[in-house]
Amino acid sequence: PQTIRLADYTPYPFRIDHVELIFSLAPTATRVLSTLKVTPLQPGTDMRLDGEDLLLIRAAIDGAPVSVTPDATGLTVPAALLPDGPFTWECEVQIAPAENTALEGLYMSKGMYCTQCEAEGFRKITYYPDRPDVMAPFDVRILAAEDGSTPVLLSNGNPTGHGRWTDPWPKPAYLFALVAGDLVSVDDSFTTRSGRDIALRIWVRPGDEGKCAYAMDALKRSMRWDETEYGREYDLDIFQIVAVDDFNMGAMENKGLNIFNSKYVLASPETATDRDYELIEGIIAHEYFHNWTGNRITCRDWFQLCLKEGLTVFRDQQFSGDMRSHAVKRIDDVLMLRARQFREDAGPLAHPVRPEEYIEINNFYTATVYEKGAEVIGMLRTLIGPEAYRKGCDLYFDRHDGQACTIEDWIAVFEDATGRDLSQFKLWYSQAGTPRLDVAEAFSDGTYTLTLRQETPDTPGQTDKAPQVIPVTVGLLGRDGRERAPSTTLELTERTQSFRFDDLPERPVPSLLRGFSAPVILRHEVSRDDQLLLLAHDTDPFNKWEAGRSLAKSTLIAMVTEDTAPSEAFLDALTTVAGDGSLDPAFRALALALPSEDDLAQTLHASGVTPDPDAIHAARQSLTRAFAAHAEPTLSALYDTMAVPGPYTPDAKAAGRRALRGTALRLLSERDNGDRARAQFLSADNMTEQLAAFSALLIIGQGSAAVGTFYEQWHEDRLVMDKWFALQVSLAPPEKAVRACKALAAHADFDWKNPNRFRSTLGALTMNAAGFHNPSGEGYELLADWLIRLDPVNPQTAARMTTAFDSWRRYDTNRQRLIKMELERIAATPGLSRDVTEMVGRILA
Ligand code: BAL
Ligand code: ZN
Repeated sequence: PQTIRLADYTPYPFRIDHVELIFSLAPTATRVLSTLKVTPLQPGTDMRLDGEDLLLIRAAIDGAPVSVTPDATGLTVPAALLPDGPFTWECEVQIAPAENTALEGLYMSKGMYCTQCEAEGFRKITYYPDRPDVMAPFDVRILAAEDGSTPVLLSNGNPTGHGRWTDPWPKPAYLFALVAGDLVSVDDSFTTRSGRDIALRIWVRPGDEGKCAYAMDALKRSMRWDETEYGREYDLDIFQIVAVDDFNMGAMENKGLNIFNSKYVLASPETATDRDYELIEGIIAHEYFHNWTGNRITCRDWFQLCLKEGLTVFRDQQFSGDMRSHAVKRIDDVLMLRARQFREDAGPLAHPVRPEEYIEINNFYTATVYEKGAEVIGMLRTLIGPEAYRKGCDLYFDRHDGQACTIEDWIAVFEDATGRDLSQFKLWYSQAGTPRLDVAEAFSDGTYTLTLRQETPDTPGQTDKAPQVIPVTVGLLGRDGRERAPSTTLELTERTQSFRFDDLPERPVPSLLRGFSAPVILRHEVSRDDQLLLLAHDTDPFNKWEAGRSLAKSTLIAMVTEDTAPSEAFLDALTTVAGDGSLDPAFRALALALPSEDDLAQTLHASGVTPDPDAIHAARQSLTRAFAAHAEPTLSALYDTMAVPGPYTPDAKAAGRRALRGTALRLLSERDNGDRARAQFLSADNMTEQLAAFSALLIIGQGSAAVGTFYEQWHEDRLVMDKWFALQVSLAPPEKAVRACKALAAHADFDWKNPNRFRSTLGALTMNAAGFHNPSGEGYELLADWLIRLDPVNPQTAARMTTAFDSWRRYDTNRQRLIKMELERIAATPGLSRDVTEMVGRILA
């Protein structure tokens, strides 16, 4: 397969002034007639159009038929056939949406027609320059399927008649969308700050109308927030969202017609957890915010993906923080960053936030592009301050509206707004790897000196990294726990740099990297006493949590490597946090959660120790039991006092109480043999509490009755059943995980072609670290079998899941050999997709 390189970018030599599309829908013979108004920008150049899996019926230029021969990736219209001035290109193709299992382009989900065009799906709909820097206004006409299955016909823009849509805002083809089917809508409206009334519609399958209220509410809050925080107003007369069951991604920001995986739209108290509500709020916001950061201003090429994704993730994180709790949101985001992005950065798939080459762009919708991309925006804002950040954003929207841009354009607006040279800052976009920050301290005569040294490890294709600009927010505490100096942000720009703090009465305890001010790994020897002091007194909530986290991690690592018991001081400190009524319950729940098994494996590996997944699992279980025994009275009191009276509401306050109560329940189930959990499982009136009880029972190996009851109760609800599949595998005792996964993959409700169900079953196995890494290799073999089976059907989802193998070099030689064998077996599969071929090749390299 061909490698695409950023350095090879050239502009498209034609302008597309207008696109008209006419669809005649039929499951296996949909006709698409496209009419493009084209202006040559370099007359004498051949016109290349992308196209895949299309049956060309006819083509014409200015009404005269032309004979062109498609190849595997598109067609070339020779310059000799093209006028020097503007012309009309017309072509008709036939496609078979019912046979499209890859869920890219136009496909069918439960009788409904829908599209997914990002990144390169539009080329499966018609011949077109399918690249983000070709932007055009679209008119669409959809002729209903003759079988009467498509009373509702939707596309981008404003409606101009039944099945007719016009989108005045020039857009790249990846933002095109079409939905047709038997759908019902939940309607509302929004008045913009300039007084325009926008119709809001959420489309779902009949029967799901009652599960859209929260998504609609989140949408209206997002629209208002984007006006007040970024000055961005919505720009069409209607904004629509469609919920689809079969969807590769979470959701898609098509102009004016967002298409969502139904799990991120549909919610009722009985079927959705607090976490589901939170994700719905965040993803509705994310897709809506793309209207400006992605749609009105898009990417010049796919190397610039972080331009829209990093920025939009940062915006949705800000929004969720404003709606809920900034402290809790930051901890959640950093947990995710470390679990996914730090892991990616530490292995064979490491790549810069702006990659320089790819084979299949779908493989670069990664934690690095998204989450590290968001961290980079956050650091920029920290460095220049919120006012200058807003000024730069305003300039970006003014200067680049309607354009397809690059990271250089983005950086330039902040340089222009602040007069600051950001060339060193830009290294965050080009250097892969997580910088390590070594910390040394000195104290004498009232002066405390902090010396920071940065080092970014080699990553595939990159060595000898230059020092980056790292904002390190620091506070100093006295031995009494009081703040000695206000929080300040140091700018580390050299490889090694010292910072002085004068007039201190004693050696302070530093609180470093407050708010996790940069995505780095801090290497700082901190005594247990200092960590306990920070846990008790740090005024920065992130670092207060981090202190507890570090203590838990070092406790667990000592349990794994030295077989020690957890210290009383640590268990006491954790118990104090659990019972501290001055702290937000949501924060307390996070403080009580132990580091994941994968996190511990990553940490051990980084310190030169080969992780043993079984020993890690056992240590985590043993610490859980020790803490449950130590804190039983506190946990029992929490379980009682954190009960939320009255009917379920999904707000952050109630959710935080349920989270803490759920944590207490999980721990107490180690003490009461699951009695409380069994009672709660049967009496819960909401999914959060039912699932907390179900999980607790599964973990202690007492879940078999609940498994049956839960199935009887929920087998007709696909989204709830995804949870049923996932928990039985991810929470199974390690020695039973593969068996559980195999049994569920043989279950009548296992629809392996549905990405959500596949992820809930096979993806859940990869979440069960000790189960997946069973030394027999049966977990690896099972996953490889299924990836080989899924690949020809849905290469994108298969490729995504190969990342479960990316940490293979961490493990012992036996596990390495077994994983390598499976990766080689996948690689040797005849006809393997470009997606999986690239991923497996990179993982093995
Ligand atoms: N653009 C793909 C889905 C998302 O990031 O919103
Ligand atoms: Zn996005």
